[in-house]
Amino acid sequence: DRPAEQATAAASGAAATEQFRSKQRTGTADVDTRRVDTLVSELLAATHDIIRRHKLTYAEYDALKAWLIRVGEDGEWPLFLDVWVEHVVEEVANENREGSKGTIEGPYYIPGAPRLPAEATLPMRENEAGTPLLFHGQVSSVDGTPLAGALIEMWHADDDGYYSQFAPGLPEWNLRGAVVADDQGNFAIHTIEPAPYQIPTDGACGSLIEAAGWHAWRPAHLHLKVSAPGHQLITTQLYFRGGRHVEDDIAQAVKPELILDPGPAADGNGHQVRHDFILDKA
Ligand code: MBD
Ligand code: FE
Repeated sequence: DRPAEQATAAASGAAATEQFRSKQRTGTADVDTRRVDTLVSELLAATHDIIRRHKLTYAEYDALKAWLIRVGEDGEWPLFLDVWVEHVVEEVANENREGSKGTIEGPYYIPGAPRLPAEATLPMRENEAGTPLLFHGQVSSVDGTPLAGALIEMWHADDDGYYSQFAPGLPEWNLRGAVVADDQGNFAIHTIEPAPYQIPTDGACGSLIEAAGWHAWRPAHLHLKVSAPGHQLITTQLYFRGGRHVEDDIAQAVKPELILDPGPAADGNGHQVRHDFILDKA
């Protein structure tokens, strides 16, 4: 039951596009006309400048046009934008937020994962591959108050680098859960360590990577959303010290504060690591 056989860029792209449409934070209707004018004019001016400086040829212009058409056909706009653009949007959006650092959401978050108690195991298959990981810690406010009942949503790829609901053959909520912290803000999540993630190589984004001589890898990562009433939600990811591609993430979403250093598990089964979250006030 390895999903690799049927996992295609177009299928995961279509799922990511559909997911984005259903969760869209803000509609386009409320973006101010003058902002659109300014932003799009500057984007076009920067494009014109690049064309002049590099003397873009018609062959290159047509290659660009064909590629842009294909990004849409493959449903890869969410992937393209989240890999190459979102990290700067996140940087600007959260530059004044106190507390724990966040990073990009990426294309594979799904709201409404199963609710789990403060100590829980993420939904997974009976013989889920991968090193067991106990991820535990405490959620508190910037003023030091523990945040009872904080919500820790976690989602991550499996040992083959696949996300449930974006690759075929995986149980619906595999490796996705919403853990409710205890009355001291404490949580303990049992899961497995995800594998490094290679973005689909058979779609438009893969073609770009190949044409430019880049690589398609993100380091192994856990995705999280941590929230509590009266506080700002943190969207973040956590990485593993020494892991492949921590130093050259294609999505440029690694920050030093986000690198975990797990040790051996107390029960002798895999690894464990403590990581606390500090939320800024709303
Ligand atoms: C991922 O798993 C991811 O987290 C991002 C940001 C982009 C593509 C795939
Ligand atoms: Fe991811």
